[in-house]
Amino acid sequence: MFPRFQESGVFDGLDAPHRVPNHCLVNEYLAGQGIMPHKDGPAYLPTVATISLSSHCLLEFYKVPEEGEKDSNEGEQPSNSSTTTNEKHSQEPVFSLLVQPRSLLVLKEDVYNKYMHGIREVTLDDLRKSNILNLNEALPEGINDTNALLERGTRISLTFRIVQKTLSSKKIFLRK
Ligand SMILES: O=C(O)CCC(=O)C(=O)O
Repeated sequence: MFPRFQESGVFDGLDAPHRVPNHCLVNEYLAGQGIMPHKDGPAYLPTVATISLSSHCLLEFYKVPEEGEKDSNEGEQPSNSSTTTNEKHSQEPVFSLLVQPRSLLVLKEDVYNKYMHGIREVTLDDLRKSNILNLNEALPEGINDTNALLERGTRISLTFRIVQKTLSSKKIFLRK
């Protein structure tokens, strides 16, 4: 299964017996829907591969202060910034990626471990405002500095991960 993940080496270097994902999460975002900043957490090995379909999105990355490091925004978290891990993070994103439909995005290492990621709940993305690291490569045709507003449509994402511990159906049965 998933020979192209194996061929491309996306999941190489992880402490896993097979170099292929065993978990896929499908999300649908209507225009204006997003996801709060979060880390994916310890249930997964620290590489995640996401295929995007239908619409672009702007994936924003927030710094999580490391142990002993003072967060420059400490005490200024907006009330709607709670995260799935309850960790504090920078109030504004440090950088973003323009995620195009039909793209495969792989997050690993520091980006996976040290940053939270989230998608704002907006219908228009202003490409002039964010520090978009891949803007030159990902800029759609016809979009330039003067018309840099990208309208979102419905986006489907397929997020592939390796879950470390799974229960066999037999074990699930025995636990009941
Ligand atoms: O839809 C995406 O690209 C991000 C999904 C995500 O961060 C998640 O499901 O945890």
